[in-house]
Amino acid sequence: MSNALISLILGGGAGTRLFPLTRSRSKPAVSVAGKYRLVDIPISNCLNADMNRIFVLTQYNSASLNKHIKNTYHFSHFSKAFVDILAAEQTPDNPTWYQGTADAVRQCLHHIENYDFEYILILSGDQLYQMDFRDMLQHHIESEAQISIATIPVNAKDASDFGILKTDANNYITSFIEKPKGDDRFGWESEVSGEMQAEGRVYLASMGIYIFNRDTLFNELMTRQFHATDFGKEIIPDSINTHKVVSYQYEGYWTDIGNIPAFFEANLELTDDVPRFNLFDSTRTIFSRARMLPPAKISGTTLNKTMIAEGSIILAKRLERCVVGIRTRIGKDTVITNSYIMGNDFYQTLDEINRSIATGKPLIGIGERCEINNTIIDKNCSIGNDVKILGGTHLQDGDFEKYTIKEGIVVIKKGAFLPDGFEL
Ligand code: ADQ
Ligand code: ADP
Repeated sequence: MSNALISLILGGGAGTRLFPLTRSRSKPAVSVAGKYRLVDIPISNCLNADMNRIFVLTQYNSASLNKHIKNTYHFSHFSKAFVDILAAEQTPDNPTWYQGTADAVRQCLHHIENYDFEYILILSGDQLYQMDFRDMLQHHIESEAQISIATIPVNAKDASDFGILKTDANNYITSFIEKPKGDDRFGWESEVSGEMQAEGRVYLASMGIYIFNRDTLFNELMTRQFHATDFGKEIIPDSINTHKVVSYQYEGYWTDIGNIPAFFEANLELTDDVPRFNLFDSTRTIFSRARMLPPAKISGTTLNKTMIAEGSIILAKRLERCVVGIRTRIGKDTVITNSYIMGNDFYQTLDEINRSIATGKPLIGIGERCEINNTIIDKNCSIGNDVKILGGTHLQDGDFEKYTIKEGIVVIKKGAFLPDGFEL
């Protein structure tokens, strides 16, 4: 049945919660795990489920996303597979940009209506998980649903970040509240498995992953709820009164990485002995751009719980709980802990290196004798020698020229120069 389905990935609004990583690129293009981009996660989940007709909807800063998709997802001429970007466009009927998730899908319907499909899978572009959508589709068909929502139990603290719902004995969704504030969540507890109960995860949250029957989606967006702009706020709460809307409950690892602390922790968790998101599972490959980079070269470094991507040259003294991205260069005697270094888009040539040295400019990468903790370093930064960036809750949130601080996490902006001796 997978070939009766088209996938739509919601590539992101302005991405303000991931600022400054989204300052010059759209959210799906943000680098994750040192060599992938966020959009590779939902695309890989689709491809692993043989669902290989995929549209990515985007509207902000789409140049790097375009380049990544164009360079990465190539299919045989003999297959119907594609990954295409649908960027917001002005047309005589639609003079505005996407107003929300439902509006984004509505404005793209004219691009997809000529394709042959019965079901449409709608996904978020900023979640980390490995889910087999074939199981969800089968559940959708067997339940004779018109709309299915993937759901996951969450605890009281997290409940206010999600759409929370209740179901009847047949898994039909009977009530839905989008992001209940404060006490509003009381009375929304669901019956969950003993394991979930023990973790206090008694609220059933929408994962923002939907399957719609084709005619239901067209009818909701183009007729019945023509003015609704958002799935979570409008389309879903309304449609549960008029349609068969079914919950597909999932209990595997899933996390929304739409803000800096969640993004940071999700990346660093990949260094755990047995990470909940498993990049080393060959049945659930995460695909990305095939780059012709040399193996990482490491000299004199003590490494603990650290992942190092290809093309890196590491002379550091110690790296602990770090994710080090492609083409990273780290100088001697540097110690980095709890940090995500995104890496670089290019190597400097010998000429460039000599010119930088002659003019006293730091080289791309991280210099010698630096101390870095609790930090995200975006791509292509030049960090001099003897630099100290010690993130932590002692620092106040703020946005500065070269960096931003969010909940104690320092984010060094893409392409920033930090001179020798810089301290934070
Ligand atoms: P949120 O994630 O807060 O809640 P939203 O901000 O609408 O919902 O984003 C959903 C996805 O669509 C994200 O990937 C986002 O980047 C993208 N997106 C947002 N606006 C867009 C636009 N104009 N164009 C293209 N893409 C856009 C939703 C549901 C909740 C559910 C959570 C689960 O509303 O009910 O619990 O997802 O994470
Ligand atoms: P990736 O391997 O991360 O996909 P690319 O090779 O696509 O990286 O490069 C990403 C970005 O870096 C692109 O915008 C590209 O134009 C830019 N880039 C690549 N090489 C250089 C270079 N030598 N100098 C400056 N920018 C470069």
